[in-house]
Amino acid sequence: MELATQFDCSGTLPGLTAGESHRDTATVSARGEVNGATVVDSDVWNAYAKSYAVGDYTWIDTNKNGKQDADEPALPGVKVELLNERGEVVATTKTDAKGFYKFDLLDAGTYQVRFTLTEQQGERYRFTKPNVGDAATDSDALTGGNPLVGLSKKFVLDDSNAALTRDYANGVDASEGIDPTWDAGVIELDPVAPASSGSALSVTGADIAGLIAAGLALLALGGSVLVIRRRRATA
Ligand SMILES: [Ca+2]
Ligand SMILES: [Ca+2]
Ligand SMILES: [Ca+2]
Repeated sequence: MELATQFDCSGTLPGLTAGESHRDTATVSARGEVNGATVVDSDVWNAYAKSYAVGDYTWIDTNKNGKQDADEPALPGVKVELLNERGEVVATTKTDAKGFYKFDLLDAGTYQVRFTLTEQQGERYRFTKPNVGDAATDSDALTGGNPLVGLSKKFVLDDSNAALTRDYANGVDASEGIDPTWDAGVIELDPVAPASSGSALSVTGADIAGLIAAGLALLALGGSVLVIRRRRATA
């Protein structure tokens, strides 16, 4: 080797799982070609396993357009499960008071998230229409047989994921950041119509004319009452 030559070396730590790090000292020894002396150099060697996170939000889609708009409130307390590529549940959480959830320090892999409304939420809400517009502001809950359960499509957490960010207001421990685009919106169910006891109501043109005439008569009556009161007050 030439004098002052640089070289790289790498090591593998098979026991390291997502989020774990390892600190060691790597020592290189070499023998001088000219004088035969041994030189030794030690350097600190840091290793870590890349980790990833996913999140992050459930909200009430007040205007029912399928998008997160600035003035729309969070929906707290939604159960969220993380599924691996075989569809097995590997973690469970709930959205917090501000509607946020997060699965942190995950290995690279293929995942899905499953949102489940509580029974109480289910009496009032249904999932809004999914995949409208930008991935950052849409809803990802796809419903099947059970309207209270919304499942995202499969997504990959690895270095190919362009949504990963470390610039995240709620904090993230994963070395490669969080993909915060996996959200679920709900819309309020229409109020149940009260049971009708008679025939369906219909208002015809003639009825409307009659109502207007009655309204005018009432106005005229109100006017005359005022007149009478005034007269009494001035008398
Ligand atoms: Ca909206
Ligand atoms: Ca999304
Ligand atoms: Ca989000």
